[in-house]
Parts: sequence; structure tokens; C-alpha cells
Amino acid sequence: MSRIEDLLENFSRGNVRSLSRLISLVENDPESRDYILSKIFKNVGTGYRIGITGPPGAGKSTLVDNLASKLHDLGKRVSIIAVDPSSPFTGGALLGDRYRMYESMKRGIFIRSLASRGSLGGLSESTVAVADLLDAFGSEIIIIETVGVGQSELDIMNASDTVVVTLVPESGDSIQAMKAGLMEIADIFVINKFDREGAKKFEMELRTVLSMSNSKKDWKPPVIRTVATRGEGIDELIEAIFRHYEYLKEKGILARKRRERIKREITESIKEKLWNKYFMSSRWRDLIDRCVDNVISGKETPFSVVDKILKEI
Ligand SMILES: Nc1nc2c(ncn2[C@@H]2O[C@H](COP(=O)(O)OP(=O)(O)OP(=O)(O)O)[C@@H](O)[C@H]2O)c(=O)[nH]1
Ligand SMILES: [Mg+2]
Repeated sequence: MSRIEDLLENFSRGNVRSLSRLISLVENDPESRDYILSKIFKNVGTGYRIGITGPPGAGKSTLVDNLASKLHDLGKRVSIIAVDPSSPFTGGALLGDRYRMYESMKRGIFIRSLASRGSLGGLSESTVAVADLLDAFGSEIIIIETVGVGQSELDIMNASDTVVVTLVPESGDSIQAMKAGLMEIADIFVINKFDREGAKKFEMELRTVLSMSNSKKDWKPPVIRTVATRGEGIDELIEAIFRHYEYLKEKGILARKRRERIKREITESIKEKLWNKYFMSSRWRDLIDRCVDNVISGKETPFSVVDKILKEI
């Protein structure tokens, strides 16, 4: 553990390289992750987490770059997590995002690309853990970019305080966005690439869809027009984000979200530990295989089998 202790010591002094190394450990090694998180957790809690999601190529990274730079220039301590579901290697994602996030890089904003993996405790959990680290490191605002492709919605919602859904005119129909489940999770809509043809028509469609929603929430997601490549609309977006933050705080939702996040971290960790403890051994795998045989041959049902297995534990 002494290496980790050194890293933690340097981390607490604000050493960025130690932060990077700790993130790698948190990402790759569950045991170190738990130890590291338990050491830093007392400093977690004030970082405000903004999720930016939307279809591939919508301009999310360009938008994040603008947003982070502006927030930085306003005197906020900002950091960025970019989750790339397409690539199993961080290298590719890193280069792409580094290139797109030039302004942020220039300002020394901390950018970390994470490859999402299908491992136990995959995307959501390690993303939350990395955000916790950045939070403890002193980031006031943590921006998390993910591609919204129909499965990650819940993850991004759970990981963020405010969700910004980025759409583009050429994604054509807002119907597509609804199908992807993006509509329900949006606190703020951005129509990026507003310089493109059909932008106004798309905005009208989106507003129509939104006006038909019978959401009982008293927060009505605003629709912001942006041209990320020219930095247009970023001030309006920041204004909307701050407004949502105030709303969350005022209604006690921010505190509730933190509570839920901690609860999820606890339950997920219990699930993982129980699973590893009981079900990773060959003895249990064999037992489960035999149970499956019994279900298939009609001697048992999946449910009777579960009861039996739990009793054995
Ligand atoms: N015309 C126009 N192009 C834009 C705008 N914003 C971004 N782009 C371009 O759209 C392309 C994709 O931008 P990215 O920022 O990489 O988009 P992304 O959503 O992060 O992409 P992935 O992470 O790969 O899903 C780039 O070529 C950008 O220059 C905009 O407002 N208008
Ligand atoms: Mg991107």
C-alpha cells in the first residue's frame, strides 16, 4: 500500500500526476479503488456534476471544450471526464478528445478519457468513482461527456446533478431522441449546429414535443441554441446550468441526489463483493450449471433454484 499512500499524500497536496495515477488505479483495480475512495471520501461532496450527452458526433466535445473554458475563465475550478463507449482503448479516445478540447487543454483544465468496459462495475460505477476523486481533488465543476446511445441514459443521470442533452438538426427527427430515452433525462436541451439547415424547424418540432409532455416536475427544460465551433450560445447555456443548479439547491434535490449516489455506491459495492465472494468460485459455477440443467429438464424453475442457492449460502 505504500505506493498508494505516497500517491494519496501527493494528491492531497494538489499534485496532478498523482491524481492521474489514482484514477488509473480506481479504474482498473477494484481493491485499490475501495481503499482509495475510503481515504478520500471525507473530501467528496461539493463538486457539481454536469453530464453532457447526445448522439455521436453532435458536437459534445466541442461544446464541453467551450463550456469548460468559459467556466474556467469565470474563475471556477473545472475538470472533464470523457467516456468513450466505442473504443476499448483509452488511447484513441484520448487523442480525439485532446484535439477537440484544445481550449481547455491550453488552460490546463484536467481532462480524462475513460473507456467504458463491460466489466462488473463498468461504466457507471467507475465514472462515479473518478468524479468522486476529482471532487475530492477540489474540482468545483465536473463535466462528464458520454454518448447517448440508448443504454447509458440511466448511468449518466445517476452520475450527474444536471443533464444536458445535445441534439443537432440533422439528427433529423426529435422522435429518434425520444426513442433513445434522451428526452426523459434532459434538464437542459441544447440544439447544437444551429448554423445548419433545418435548425429552426427542428427547434419547433422539439418544442412541440416538449409542450406535449405531461411531466409534473416544476422544472421545464429550456432549449438553448448553440454553434459550438464558434462559441455561440455558450453564455446562455451557462446561465441555464446555473439556474438549474439554484433550482436543485433550493428544492433540496441536490442533497437528495448526493444521498442517492452514495446509496448506490454502497449497494453496488455490496453486490460486487457478494458476487465475487460467493459466485466466482468454480464450486458455485458448477452448482449453478447443475441448476440450469435441472431447470431445462423440467425438475426445477429458475425461482426455486434461486431460493435453494441462497439457502446454501
Ligand atoms: N457546423 C457545425 N459543426 C460543428 C458544431 N459543433 C461541432 N461541430 C463539428 O462536428 C464534429 C463533431 O464534433 P465533436 O465535438 O467531436 O462531437 P462529439 O459529439 O463529441 O462526437 P463523439 O464524441 O464522437 O460522439 C466536428 O467536426 C466539429 O467540428 C457546430 O455548432 N456547427
Ligand atoms: Mg466527443
